[in-house]
Amino acid sequence: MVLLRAGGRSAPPLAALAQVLRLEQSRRTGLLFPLQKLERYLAPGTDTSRFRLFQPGLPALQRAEELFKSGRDHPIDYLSSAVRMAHAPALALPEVCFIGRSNVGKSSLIRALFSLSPEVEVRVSKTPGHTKKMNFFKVGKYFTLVDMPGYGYRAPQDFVEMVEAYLQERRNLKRTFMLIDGVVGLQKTDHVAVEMLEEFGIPYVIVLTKIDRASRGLLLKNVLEIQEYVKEKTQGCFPQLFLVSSLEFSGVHLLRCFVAHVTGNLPTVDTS
Ligand SMILES: Nc1nc2c(ncn2[C@@H]2O[C@H](COP(=O)(O)OP(=O)(O)OP(=O)(O)O)[C@@H](O)[C@H]2O)c(=O)[nH]1
Ligand SMILES: [Mg+2]
Repeated sequence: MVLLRAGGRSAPPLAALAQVLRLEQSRRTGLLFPLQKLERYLAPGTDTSRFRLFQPGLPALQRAEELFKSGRDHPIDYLSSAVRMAHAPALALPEVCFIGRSNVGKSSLIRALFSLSPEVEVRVSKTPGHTKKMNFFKVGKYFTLVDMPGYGYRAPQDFVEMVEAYLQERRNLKRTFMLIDGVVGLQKTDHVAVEMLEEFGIPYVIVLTKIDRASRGLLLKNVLEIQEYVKEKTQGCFPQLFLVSSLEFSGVHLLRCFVAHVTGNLPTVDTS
């Protein structure tokens, strides 16, 4: 197990918007809006209306980034862990949680989101099944964020007992982020998770991870396949997919903004 601070000694390159804004236009767009970058490789006539539903402008991205930067009056901290709902912190702040197959990159994504707050510790491992508890993080007085144990790898019991109960019972849960590996695409266990979210009737959004490892062709295939699935089979899923690389920070700025938005911390989203 590696214990890494969110930003190490200094935040990694491209973790901050100011660094991204120094890139030339095309790289900047690709980094901030990875889904948009794929548009130009689609066959003419492909419906791309679902690619730009959430498309904030720079001021909104900047406001969201401020939320993810800790300060004296704005502490961001790991709060506590819980193996049962009875142990979950009784906070009424708006909350978001991250679920997905084991090893899909949940903890890495949370670490990337918090990379501008070096004191926040998020545990990440090369061994699947690393996260065994629900880990709660508190972002000042604005919202809480929960890293969940993964499903699909020696974790069905944990998942049923912890995650299902959490999803059903957590009153302040504003949105569930369901992660799918951008290289391997939708798996059988993901279908089961989607069916569960649909059955509970809670709002969720699908995030494709590790896009730095997927070729453009493979990524396009997975994006189109999942979009079709969302359109045909789901009610509670936000129609736009989010693509991220926690390594290269693609899509991470946009996701910070979406988290800020769904937790009610970005009242007006100005579009670019
Ligand atoms: N190339 C690449 N690797 C990634 C990315 N995100 C995560 N990984 C790697 O994927 C592995 C699993 O990442 P974790 O963040 O621990 O995955 P998890 O979903 O939290 O896993 P569990 O806690 O077991 O459920 C680690 O080796 C990460 O370094 C990414 O964006 N790009
Ligand atoms: Mg984890």
